[in-house]
Amino acid sequence: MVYLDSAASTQKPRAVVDAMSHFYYNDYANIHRGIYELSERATRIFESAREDVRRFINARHIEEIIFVRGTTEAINLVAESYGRTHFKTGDEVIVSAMEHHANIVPWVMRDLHLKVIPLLESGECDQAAYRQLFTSKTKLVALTHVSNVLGTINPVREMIQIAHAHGVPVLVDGAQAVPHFAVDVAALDCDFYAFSGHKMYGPTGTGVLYGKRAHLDAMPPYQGGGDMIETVSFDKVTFAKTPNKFEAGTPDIAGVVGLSAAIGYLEKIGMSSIAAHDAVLLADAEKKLSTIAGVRIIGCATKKVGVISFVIEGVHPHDVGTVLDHAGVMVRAGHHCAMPLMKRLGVHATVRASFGIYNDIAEVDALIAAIETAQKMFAGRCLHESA
Ligand code: 7TS
Repeated sequence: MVYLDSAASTQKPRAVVDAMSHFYYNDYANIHRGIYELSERATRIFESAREDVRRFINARHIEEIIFVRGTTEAINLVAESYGRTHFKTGDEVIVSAMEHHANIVPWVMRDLHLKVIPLLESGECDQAAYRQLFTSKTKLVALTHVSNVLGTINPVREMIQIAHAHGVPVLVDGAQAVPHFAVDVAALDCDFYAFSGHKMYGPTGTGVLYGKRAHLDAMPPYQGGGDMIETVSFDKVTFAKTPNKFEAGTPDIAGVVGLSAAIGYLEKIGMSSIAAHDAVLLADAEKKLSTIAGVRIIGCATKKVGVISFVIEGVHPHDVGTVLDHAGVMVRAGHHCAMPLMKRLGVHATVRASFGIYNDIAEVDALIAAIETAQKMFAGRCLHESA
C-alpha cells in the first residue's frame, strides 16, 4: 500500500488511536457538568488538550482556541458569527484564486462579493494585484496558507500586514499548513486561523478555530444549546464566556483527546524534521516526474509543501487514478474541491499526490513506475473524455 493522499486525510499513528481507546476505557464521562470525579477528570483531560493546541500554534491565550468539527466548520463559524455583526449584503471579501470550496462557499452564502487575487503562472498569488483589491467595502481577507492542489505556501505574514494596513482583518485557512510545518499565529498576527485534526494525524470530527480574543469576545454565539450559556429563561438567555460560548452541546471529547495525542506525536518528531522530510520527498518527486515525457506538473511556486498536482497528456486523471490504484498507489484525481482554480488552470481535473510523515523515496518510485504503466496502457486511447 502506497498512500499518497494525505492532503485529503492522514493515516493515524498508534499513539492517537491508543490515546482515544485509553480515554474511553479509563477516563470517559461527559465534561463541564459532572460533580463526580470521573467527569472532572474527563474535563481536565479535555481542557489540557486546549492548552496543547494553544502551545502548538503559539496562541497567546487558551480562550482563543475553539474546538470545532474541522476547517469547514471553523470558517462557517466566522462567516455566521463574525458576519452577523460585521457584514452586510454587497460587502467584499478578498480570497485567492486557489481557495478550497470551504473558503469560498460560506462567504457566497452570506451574499458577500468575492474579490479574487489572481494567480501567476507559477501558481503564486499576484501580490501587486492583491494590493489593488482593497476598497471601502472590504470587510475581510480569507486566504489559504497552503494550496491543497498546487502545494503553494502563500506569504501570509506579508499579506496580513498589507490587509491590516487597510484596517481589514484576515482569516487564514491552515488545513494544509499545520501538518507540514510549524505555525505561529502570534507571529503571523492573523485574526482567525482554521485547521482540521484529521489532516494532521488526528481523528476526524475534530478541528480548531483560533481567533484573537478581542474578536471572539465581541462575537455572538454560533449555535445555541447546552454548555454555552450562563442563565436561561423562556424569554432571555445569557451566554457563557469565550471559548465555551462557541461550543454548544457535547463536543467530540475523545476526538479532542486524539487531537492532543497527534500534537504530542508531531512535537516529538519535531515540525522542522517533518518539513525537511516533506521537502526531500517533494524535490525527489518533482525531479522524477519532470523527466517523464507527457507529464505536466501544475504549480511551481518557490515555496511548496509535499503536494504535487499533474496531468498526463492523453490520459484522463480519473483513469490515471484507477491504474495507480491497481498498482497499490493511492492518489486523488478530480477537482479537489477547487473548481474555480481548475477553471483558472484550464483543466477539468488533475492527479494529486500528497505526502505525509510515513512516506519515503521508495514510494515516490512506486508512483513513478505506476505512471509509466498508465502511460503505456493508455497510449493512443482514453477511457474518459479527455480533460
Ligand atoms: N481548506 C483546505 C485548504 C483544504 O484542503 C480542505 C480539505 C478544507 C479546507 C476542508 O477541510 P475539512 O476537514 O473541513 O473537510 N481538503 C481536501 C482535499 O484536498 N482532499 O480532500 C479534502
